[in-house]
Amino acid sequence: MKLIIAVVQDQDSNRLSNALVEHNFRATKLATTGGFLKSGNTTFMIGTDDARVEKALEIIRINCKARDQLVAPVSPMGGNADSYVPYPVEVEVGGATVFVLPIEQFLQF
Ligand code: 2BA
Repeated sequence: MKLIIAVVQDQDSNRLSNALVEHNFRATKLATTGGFLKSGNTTFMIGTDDARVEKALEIIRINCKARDQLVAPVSPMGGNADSYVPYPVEVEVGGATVFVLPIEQFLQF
């Protein structure tokens, strides 16, 4: 058994949720915050048999899109201004960032 942890954009989370249910995957959604953009994203925890991991990854791939997002400049606040960029910078936020972990035990009480 594997645990798939997928960080996706909030805009894709409902569609992904519906697709997972439709294909009989069980998942838990967590409201999370990206460390770099410091804006909300959604993290899915999906526990599944090894044989169905590829199907889950395909569903994630199909339902999550990469998008460009602007990062607002952060004032240097009296610190070193050498690296200060006074204009917004565009970064591509991925469709999904996915980790696949082995599960030692799966218990339900
Ligand atoms: P954030 O940390 O808010 O990052 C959003 C996007 O900003 C990233 O998209 C990437 O394009 C850019 N970015 C992040 N750190 C950067 C840096 N140090 N310098 C320049 N650009 C940077 P993605 O790579 O698609 O990541 C989307 C979200 O997935 C991340 O949101 C974070 O919540 C999660 N994530 C990505 N890699 C991770 C990792 N290795 N461990 C844990 N979470 C991760």
